[in-house]
Amino acid sequence: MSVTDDLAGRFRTLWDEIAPIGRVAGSGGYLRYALGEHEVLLRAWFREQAARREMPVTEDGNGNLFAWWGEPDAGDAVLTGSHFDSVPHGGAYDGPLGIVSALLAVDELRAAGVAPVRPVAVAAFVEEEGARFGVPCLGSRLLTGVLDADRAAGLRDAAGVSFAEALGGRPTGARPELVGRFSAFVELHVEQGRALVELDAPVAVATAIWPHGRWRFDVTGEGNHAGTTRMADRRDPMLTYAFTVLAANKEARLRGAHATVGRVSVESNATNAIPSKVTGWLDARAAEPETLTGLVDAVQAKAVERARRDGTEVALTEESVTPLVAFDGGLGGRLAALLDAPVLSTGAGHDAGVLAGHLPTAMLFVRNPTGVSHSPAESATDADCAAGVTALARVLAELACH
Ligand code: HGY
Ligand code: MN
Ligand code: MN
Repeated sequence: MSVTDDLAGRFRTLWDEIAPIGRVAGSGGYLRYALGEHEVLLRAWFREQAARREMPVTEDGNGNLFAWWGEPDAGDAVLTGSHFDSVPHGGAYDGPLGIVSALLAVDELRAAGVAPVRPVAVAAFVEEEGARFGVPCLGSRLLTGVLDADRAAGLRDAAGVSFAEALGGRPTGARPELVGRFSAFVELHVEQGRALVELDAPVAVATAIWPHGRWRFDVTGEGNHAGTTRMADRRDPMLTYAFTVLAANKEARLRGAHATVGRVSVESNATNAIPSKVTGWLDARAAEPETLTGLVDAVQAKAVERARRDGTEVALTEESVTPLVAFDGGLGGRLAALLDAPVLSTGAGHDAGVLAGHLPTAMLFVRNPTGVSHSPAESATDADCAAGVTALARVLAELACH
């Protein structure tokens, strides 16, 4: 058996420990809501893995965990890791792959007798997907002060539980002295497209994350009887909603951008009643910030115009926006040269995109044969995951071990 096969086997053994946690029997996808029962099990698993490796775990008061190889207070630390939470019925790899790979990369370095001259920290960031409390990268935004602690504390999930309640107290918010202890962050992630399949390469280095954000549009009309209300007398918010979704798709296509409405809530949600209110969530992304702004402005204008015709009202609220992230040229370029890996940009958001505003940051992507993500069809082979671990170990050796 080759060394690589052996590493693929070690990857599979560790991966299988978490594979059943939060998996839904029917869809094969995962329900791993931040601080929910399954993510809490994964956090306990993380602590246990850290303890096995004699890596002390610290918390930052915002729900983020850090397992340290080396002295946590020493400074100049190299940060790696990712997140455990998933989108509803999401795949296995988005997030956990970065944490499992980081633990195995530490094992690889130790087995090779390599010791860090500066600490290595493995992070498990909380609520990266925003699937429970609505704001993505909630943990890294809090840690860096991009998001105000009071606003985060008051965010509520679908059951009305606040983030502060789920966390067990008000989040601490910005921790500049902790952020200042990190000299670099490298997040390994499953690729969320098919570029590496086309390039026939197992691992890539990221160059940039598209600017992206989430906007809620609330359309209000008049609830009424489906059988007795004449068509001409209706003020039906579902029509305004439907038109807005189509307009978002069209405006995005016209600009080479991406627009998605993947979540909707309807009041009263009855088959035989005209709704009184429809709320949709627009996820919009584009390569350039001005394209994104133009797209959202155009969708809003179309929604307002349609609301006028429908006798409804529409209000657009920005819930979160992440600006364009160009990963630190020096670090990304250095890692691409080190690994002799291709470079890719992405439309997906990551904690690395938030931290990039505060320290040199880079990402590694691992090939995904289906190219599908945020779905049970997301995948990666054990051999490619082993290649990811090897690449990350080389990166940590380069950044932390001499
Ligand atoms: O939504 C995103 O881009 C991500 O995968 N968190
Ligand atoms: Mn994701
Ligand atoms: Mn992710």
